[in-house]
Amino acid sequence: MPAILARMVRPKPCTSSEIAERMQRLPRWTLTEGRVRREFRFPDFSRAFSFMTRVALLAEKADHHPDWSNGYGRVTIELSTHDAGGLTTLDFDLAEAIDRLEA
Ligand code: H2B
Repeated sequence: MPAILARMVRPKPCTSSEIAERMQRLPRWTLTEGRVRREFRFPDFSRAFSFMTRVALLAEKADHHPDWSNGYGRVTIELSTHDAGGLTTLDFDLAEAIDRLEA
């Protein structure tokens, strides 16, 4: 979705059954404190940062941005929708798009 439309369409928080259903498609992500989280490992900093730049482009396109941290060969991503105060389809769609970067 173009960023201008993404800014206009603001989904409501998912229900717990919607969250359970979407989590089934994200076996490498964990649900903690109202966020979805995954840690990625890389052989070196250059590859970790390269991955981050690709995630950043996805995030800008969706107008939906990760909370994340990075070490030498590690990127930890946490997703939630600040505007909605919870998890929305935006978080699950971005998590699935990030997983597809690895495919
Ligand atoms: N990212 C995340 N993770 N949650 C949000 O609520 C959010 C965002 N809101 N990116 C967007 C930007 C909003 O602040 C802008 C104005 O569209």
